[in-house]
Amino acid sequence: MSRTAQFRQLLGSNALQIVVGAHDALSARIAERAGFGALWASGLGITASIGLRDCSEASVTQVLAVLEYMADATSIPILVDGDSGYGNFNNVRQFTRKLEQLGLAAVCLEDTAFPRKNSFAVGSHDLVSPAEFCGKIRAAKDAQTDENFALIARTETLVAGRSLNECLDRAAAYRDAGADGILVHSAAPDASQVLAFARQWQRRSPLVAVPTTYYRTPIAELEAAGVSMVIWANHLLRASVRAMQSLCEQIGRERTVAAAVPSMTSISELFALLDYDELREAEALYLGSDTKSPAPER
Ligand code: SPV
Ligand code: MG
Repeated sequence: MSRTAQFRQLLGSNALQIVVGAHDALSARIAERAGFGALWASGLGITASIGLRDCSEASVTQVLAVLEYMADATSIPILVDGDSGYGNFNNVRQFTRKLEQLGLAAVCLEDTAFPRKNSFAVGSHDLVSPAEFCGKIRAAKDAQTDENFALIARTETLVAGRSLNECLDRAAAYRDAGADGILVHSAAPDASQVLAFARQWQRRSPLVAVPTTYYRTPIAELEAAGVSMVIWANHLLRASVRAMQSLCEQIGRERTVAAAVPSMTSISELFALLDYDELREAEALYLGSDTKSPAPER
């Protein structure tokens, strides 16, 4: 089954799906090997890993380069955090076509104005009008060539401090414009806003939540309210940052890695993650035997 079809199946599933955020090819490969059915290509994660802020600092080509590595390194579907689409409807449709060409399975576009800010960054969060955002959704849906390529419309209405009613109105308009699912984001420390939205949304389309701030809410509670997909968006990145910081501190203190190595991934585990064995097998197949073990020079 194609990756786009696999993602469609997950999105339409009756059981709540857990999706993990990755930020580069290696983290994507790790999440795939752990058995997840789909990945979130996190804007926060990708920009952080190239040393930029998640505030429209990275260009579309910089992000596409990372997405291409991620798609090439995995075979499960990837839902791309497309931010506000890197411009207007025209940039959105170019972006959509490019994602399809590179093997990404779905895109999530949000109704923020350019330049955007990460939802948890201090400062104002400006939205575009529902009409403008619906135009972007329609442009993306018209641009896709694979009918299974999915578009998730993300509304930042609650992050922007606006009302639940506006959030519901926007979500309904986005669904009517052709969105295959709705992502309702919230920066609140508890899930009350998202649960209230979910209960009123009444499963009118697949509903995605990103519980970065309300991570303590039981998954069963989100599911019972009508959330169908949960994204743990930035936790692989955050866990790896802490691990690297701790190791740096330890090396600074002890001047040696002796005590740290046993708890690390071994070089051979790293090789296994990157399929070094496949290369050995391919060498046996394709390298001529005369070139395999050249006679030592005298
Ligand atoms: C991202 O991973 O870039 C997201 C999710 O958009 S969050 O950072 O939690 O807003
Ligand atoms: Mg993002």
